Amino acid sequence: MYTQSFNVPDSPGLKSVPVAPSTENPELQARFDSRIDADGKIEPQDWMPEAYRKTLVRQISQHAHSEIVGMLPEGNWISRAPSLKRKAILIAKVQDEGGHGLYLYSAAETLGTSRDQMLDGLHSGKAKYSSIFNYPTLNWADVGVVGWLVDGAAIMNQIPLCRCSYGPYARAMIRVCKEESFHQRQGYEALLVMMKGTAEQKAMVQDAVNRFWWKCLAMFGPPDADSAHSVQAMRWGIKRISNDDLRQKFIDATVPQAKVLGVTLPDPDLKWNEERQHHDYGQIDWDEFWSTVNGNGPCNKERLATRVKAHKDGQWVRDAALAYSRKQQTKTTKEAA
Ligand code: BYC
Repeated sequence: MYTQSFNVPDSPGLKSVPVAPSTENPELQARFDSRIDADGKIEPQDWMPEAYRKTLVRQISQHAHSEIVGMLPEGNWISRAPSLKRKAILIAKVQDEGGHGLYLYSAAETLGTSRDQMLDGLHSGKAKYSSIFNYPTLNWADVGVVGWLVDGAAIMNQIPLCRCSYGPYARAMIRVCKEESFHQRQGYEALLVMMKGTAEQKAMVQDAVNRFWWKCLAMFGPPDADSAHSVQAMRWGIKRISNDDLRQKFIDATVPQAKVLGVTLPDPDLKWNEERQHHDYGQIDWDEFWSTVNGNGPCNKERLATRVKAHKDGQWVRDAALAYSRKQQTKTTKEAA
């Protein structure tokens, strides 16, 4: 298993991208660039180029949406968990994901974008969220596989974000990663138990792995050559390791775990390459990935409709909180007068 202590070097060439000349304010830009080059942190009150701010709002809000939408496929199993223990664990996990969404929305708000604006983006279908949550969780083994592989892929991607150049995002990620480590272990442990069970239970686990494996590899984003944002995001120290390098690390870490679990990963081309000291792997179906990202996956419409309904159903809570806050403000003003 990998945790906070999983230390990965930056991708080679991180600092080799030339600095784009500033059109905004050369002096402030130079100060910003030297802070980035020295691996320092940018804080909300600091000057930053608009493109840096925009990139962070895009990535952090997409990340927050992923956490919130990611509650749905697992939340769907809370009432059907096979024991009280599994139910309690799953409730805690889904609640953690909600908390991650809240830290991340708060981190994005420090960049001057309101939560309402971000939620509008999600509800109108303009903002993205992780492709993986547009696939259904068909049975209990899927819940274990989401913990093991989906949270596992998420941790692999998120540990380098603890060193992101934007302070509030980096700090939020430290807690998120600690909690995700628990999530991954609970998923793996649930699967270990099933793999000691009946032939049907073992077959369920294998079937779930077969359905989720390729989708988890796609979670890391398009190949580096097709990744629109990577070069600039790495130059700014937002991303530290490229999509392909993280994907490779995830595969290398997961192969031995699959062996211990007793499942096969559904890729005939998956094999150790002595020369590269990494596993070779087969072709990811990028057409399917883009179709899902662009709204045509099996559950996209259902996921969005559920989120929009939850937001509408919660309107009275927001109204009540605002009314209470206004009342308190009036009281304080009267007392001060
Ligand atoms: N799904 O230039 P690229 C979780 C988009 S939640 C959908 O490489 P970037 C969990 C990308 O947005 C896991 N879209 O982009 C929760 C861009 O489109 P736009 C979420 C994707 O940003 C509950 C376009 O493709 N984790 O762990 O440099 C339960 C070009 O891509 C995906 C995060 O969000 C995708 N998989 O790199 C359990 C981590 N991949 O914006 C678990 C933070 C790419 O131009 N985010 N796209 O329209 C990141 O690290 C980066 O944003 C990504 C993409 C690596 C995801």
